[in-house]
Amino acid sequence: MGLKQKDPQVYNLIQKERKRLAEVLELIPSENYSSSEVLEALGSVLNVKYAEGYPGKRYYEGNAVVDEVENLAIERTREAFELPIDWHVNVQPYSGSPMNLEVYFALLEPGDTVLAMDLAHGGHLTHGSKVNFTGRTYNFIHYGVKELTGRLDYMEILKLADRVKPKMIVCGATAYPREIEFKKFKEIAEKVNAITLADISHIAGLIVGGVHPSPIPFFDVVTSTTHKTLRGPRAGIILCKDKFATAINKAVFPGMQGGPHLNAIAAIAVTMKEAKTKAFAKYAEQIVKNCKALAEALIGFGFKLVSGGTDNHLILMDLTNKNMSGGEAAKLLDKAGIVLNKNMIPFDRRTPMDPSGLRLGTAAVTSRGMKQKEMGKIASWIAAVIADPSIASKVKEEVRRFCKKFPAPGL
Ligand code: DSN
Repeated sequence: MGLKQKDPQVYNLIQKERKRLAEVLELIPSENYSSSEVLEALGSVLNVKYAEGYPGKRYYEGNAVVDEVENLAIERTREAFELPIDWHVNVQPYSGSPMNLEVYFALLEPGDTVLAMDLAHGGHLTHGSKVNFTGRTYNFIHYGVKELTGRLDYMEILKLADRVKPKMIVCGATAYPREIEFKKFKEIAEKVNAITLADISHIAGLIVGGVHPSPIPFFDVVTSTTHKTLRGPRAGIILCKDKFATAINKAVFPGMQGGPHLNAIAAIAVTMKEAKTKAFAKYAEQIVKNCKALAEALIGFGFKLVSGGTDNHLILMDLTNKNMSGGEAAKLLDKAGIVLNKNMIPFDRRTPMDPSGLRLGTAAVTSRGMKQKEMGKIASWIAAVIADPSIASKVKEEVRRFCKKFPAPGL
């Protein structure tokens, strides 16, 4: 018997969500549609097995098949990221937050000083926010962007590093629309003898697709979730130089996790195979083209963008010149079938629950086959709804009809 017969309540909720996803413009930059093959692996019998340990060294029996699954995911991750021979891969992190905590647990002692990007300037909770375990456990000092340019100022970061002498420098962001210069971070770290960690969760698909530089030639450790621009399962991976492998493995298991989720690890294997294709490279290129087109169109409609534009998959809109907060605009646009999120902008005078910005991106709409022309249409709807909230439900219907022409993968 299927879910529909056995548990119609859950079945119907899944159908409702499927319908919602099909009918809206999904612009949250950290969300994406996975392929039906990724979803098939996620929903497979691999969910059953407990496999504490690593391939060939498990605590329970019956792991011959899942050892092959994990080794395949590792091998394909190596290939997708073109990892040097002396790099190690761990595919067991349950998701983004555990993966970063595991790196800190492996390489730092409580109280150690770490330099990372401020959450309010586009960083991440696990990069030492005061409300997060990381901010309570380690001495995080934050760098941010320059108010005038909205961009990282590497000279300032160097000065700060020189002053606080961090044991680790973290880079990576959730709301930074510009290219991150990993080489410059490495040069700073070398001057102060710090370990380098790049959290590439947002841009991993762009890196694998060849449209954003990779930190791997310069960095010691790289973490990434696998579901954003990579389009895979909700999971995390840690890539590191071999000299950190033992510490990282021990921190993941038994340090912070129990049995790995083999269904998610199989889905990582499927994702990495997809990511290695020419079609994926074209997809990554199109994400950026679309984002630039969307940014230009929004500017054309009089919107201010933090840093004046974008180099990657996301845009940070600054609504301070509009009569609306980010919170109000996000809610209103949701009513119009345009789904994005409210976001702090650097130096925001408002609060995180009702900030001045909107964060939006093109990873998911590009998965539906939308191109630059469609980005112009999306920008015009955003502008029209913000100018006249009363048209939200009319726009929702137009968006629904528009979306029908662009079927989303995996739905
Ligand atoms: N919540 C994710 C994002 O939206 O960027 C990061 O963890």
